Amino acid sequence: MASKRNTLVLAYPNQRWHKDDFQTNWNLNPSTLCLLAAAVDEVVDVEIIDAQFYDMSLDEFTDRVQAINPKYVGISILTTEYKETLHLSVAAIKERLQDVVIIAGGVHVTIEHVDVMSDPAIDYAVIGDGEYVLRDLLEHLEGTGEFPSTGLAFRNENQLVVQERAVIADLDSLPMPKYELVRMEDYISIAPRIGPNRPPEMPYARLVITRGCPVGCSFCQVESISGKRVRSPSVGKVVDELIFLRDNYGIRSFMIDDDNIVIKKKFFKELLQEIIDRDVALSFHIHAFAIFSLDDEMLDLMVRAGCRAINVAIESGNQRVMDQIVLKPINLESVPPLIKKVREVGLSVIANFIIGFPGETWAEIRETISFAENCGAEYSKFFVAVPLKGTKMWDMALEMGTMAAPFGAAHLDWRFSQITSNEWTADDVSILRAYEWDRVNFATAEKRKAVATMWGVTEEEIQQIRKKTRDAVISSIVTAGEDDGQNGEHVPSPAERWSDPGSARTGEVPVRIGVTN
Ligand code: B12
Repeated sequence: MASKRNTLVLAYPNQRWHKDDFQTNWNLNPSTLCLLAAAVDEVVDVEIIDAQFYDMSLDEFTDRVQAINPKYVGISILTTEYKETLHLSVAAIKERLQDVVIIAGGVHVTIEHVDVMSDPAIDYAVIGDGEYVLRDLLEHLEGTGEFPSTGLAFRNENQLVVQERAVIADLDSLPMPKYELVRMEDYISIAPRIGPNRPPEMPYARLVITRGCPVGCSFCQVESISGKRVRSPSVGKVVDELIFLRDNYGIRSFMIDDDNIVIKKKFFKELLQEIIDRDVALSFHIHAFAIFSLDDEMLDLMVRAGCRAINVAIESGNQRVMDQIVLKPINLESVPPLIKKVREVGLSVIANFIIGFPGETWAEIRETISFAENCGAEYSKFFVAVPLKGTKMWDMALEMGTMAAPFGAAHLDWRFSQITSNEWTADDVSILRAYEWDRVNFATAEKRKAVATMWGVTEEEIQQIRKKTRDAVISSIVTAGEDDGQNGEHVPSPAERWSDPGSARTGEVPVRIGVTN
């Protein structure tokens, strides 16, 4: 009989424990947890609990962890916006299982490990690529290996020790994610959200293929998370995984979630060629496509490989803002002809924009909106600029004194600006975003029909989503923190409302409609 091994639970907490909000909650890719599980396969048994996807209450989640009775629990947190769910889950677990070792990881932990470790219930914070750090740490804790020398924040006699960020140079060395640890049939058959980024065909899978980006846009944290050097696996490994997902789970499409897969043009073209040569026969979308890297050969390969749509992140419609604030190498004049070219070969184009940068004028914000209307994209997303720790925009906002104080991670919400200027307030930008998104994308019957088709929803559903979006910004901004004016009752601010753990839990997979970006 096999000897009994200790168990590690890997988990995503439920974002709704912090704020139950149709606009900001996202289901996460189980492959991150499946990959971590594969990396530690030889050391411990692993179970995965995805409280987000299955909309579990904190109690249900804790019951499941307790029933497994693991020695180790690893919690993954993608964004700083939902950091509270890390601390909520850890507190709940430690109340029932005092001796469990808690290991935190993910993008939020990589950036804010000092803040994370201020929670005494967390034993280790993993900084950067987690696969080998977790394996080595567990081997050490199991008494069979050395303590890792990179990628950890931990306490030593009450002093916090912070090691260098872990970087895996050879992505080919990583194992195939252990997809069998989750019910893949659930994940591949439910779109993360109904909206512009829905997969081209169901069932589908999401992939992050490369790590790192050299461009250094001012608002982006990627340099601090994965570094400037782009690391890619071999194209054969990527296509092996696609074929595995197709043959074992029946996926018909996939989405590429990379920060910037097209920046390494040679790799990207070779990947497309491999997809064609091995007859993968899946359609796909690219979530972040750096339009300035596009050339004719690439576009031709994209079409032949099955690409159906791209998201191009243009960010600003004003060249000064692009060059001096966004710091992205885009010549705005080149954008409309490139978008036209992509659409002419039959691909959809969605464009992303950001408004309300530190130092941006009201006229420049207006130019971005006008550019969005005229650039030729089928649909435009607008975000407000939110300075994140570890980015140039964070430093810019502090230096310019334009950050609304007190500023902190708790304010991270892409709908609500935290920047001020002599010309506009944070609220001006938040309100403008919601209303201009509404006007640019839905002003005519023709546009409404086109967007409904793109999103795969009815025009009535579109109307509901638009209303919810406008209502969310107005109720959050206009009434926040005020008395109700009638009987002196306090109207809760967004932060107060978000801390409400939310409505009754069903344990069912929730299908959500409600997308505003
Ligand atoms: C893919 C992606 C998404 C996808 C998620 C897809 C999905 N279904 O999971 C989508 C499109 C949904 C998305 C949405 C958003 N995203 Co996003 N996204 C990313 C992106 C590009 C890659 C993340 C990823 O999957 N990487 C691949 C995996 C393997 O890496 P990883 O998650 O970092 O995990 C590794 C380590 O962190 C560690 N690890 C992770 N978990 C654990 C757990 C344990 C126990 C251990 C030991 C280790 C460990 O090991 C892993 C393997 O090495 C990152 C940028 C980046 N490069 O990280 C932005 C990023 C995370 N996103 C960001 C943002 C802002 C958002 C949005 C708010 C955008 C918006 N405006 O709406 C939403 C909100 C999502 C939410 N509510 O959580 C910001 C986060 C900033 C912050 N600090 O909060 C980032 C950093 C991009 C940026 N501009 O700077 N995103």
